[in-house]
Amino acid sequence: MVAPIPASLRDQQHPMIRSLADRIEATWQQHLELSPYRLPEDLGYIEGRLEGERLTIENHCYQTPQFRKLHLELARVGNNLDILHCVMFPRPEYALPMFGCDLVGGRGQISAAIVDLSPVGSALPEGYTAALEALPAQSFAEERDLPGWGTIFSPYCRFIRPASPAEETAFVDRIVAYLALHCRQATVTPATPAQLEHILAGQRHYCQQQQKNDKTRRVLEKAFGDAWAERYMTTVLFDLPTV
Ligand code: BLA
Repeated sequence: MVAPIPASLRDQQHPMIRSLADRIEATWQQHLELSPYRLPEDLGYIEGRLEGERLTIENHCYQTPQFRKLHLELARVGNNLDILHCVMFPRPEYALPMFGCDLVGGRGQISAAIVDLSPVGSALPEGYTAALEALPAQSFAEERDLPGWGTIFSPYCRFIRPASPAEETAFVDRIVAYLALHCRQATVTPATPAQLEHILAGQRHYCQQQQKNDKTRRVLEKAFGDAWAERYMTTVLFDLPTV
């Protein structure tokens, strides 16, 4: 058992972020064997300044037998930009997709809500597509277009701007459905060490594409400078696995 996430920054964030953070943590606790994961010393809790406003980042990381790093990050810029970022990095012995989600909002409105189970090979494993196809169809009023670097995402990626509190709740439910099915699939997937090089290459490609997200980079550069932003994006948000 690991200690629960201290509920400090989360209590001040947008209710959709608060609710998703609680549910991600509960789903991890329910399905996975969590143990602590050490981030570089100075990168667990961080404060900087963005255009005169305070940027606070709280990182919560775990590892499990199947995952080398589960990363949940909560961030807040002043009183007007709230972020939840979550990525699960499988150990390269396991042919598992990358779970990722991001909620970005400000002034009471979430502008970007995205979730995906992204393949590291050519396609998602069959168990995943069967489970994803079995989820009830769900439509949202404002679907958003993926950026150019988003070629890594699967056909099941959902990217929306929630149009109401009811859509916020429905989207959180959808994210948790992806997350729960991922945890279930992951714990029944055997290790395939013979595929390790291939899996590593897929994970590296995923991280390299994510590092091209200029919107994330810009927020970090403004608060902490270019070199720090580069270090953070390549060592905390999307570190390339080495073996
Ligand atoms: C968009 N990400 C954004 C935006 C901001 C951030 C400000 C623009 C919001 C908008 O267009 O409405 C900022 N996101 C951050 C910051 C962090 C963060 C600072 O996570 C962390 C400190 N991003 C991810 C993951 C995915 C992801 C895991 O971190 C997907 C699985 C996607 N974020 C993502 C996408 C966009 C986005 C696709 C839209 C980019 C665009 O439209 O160009």
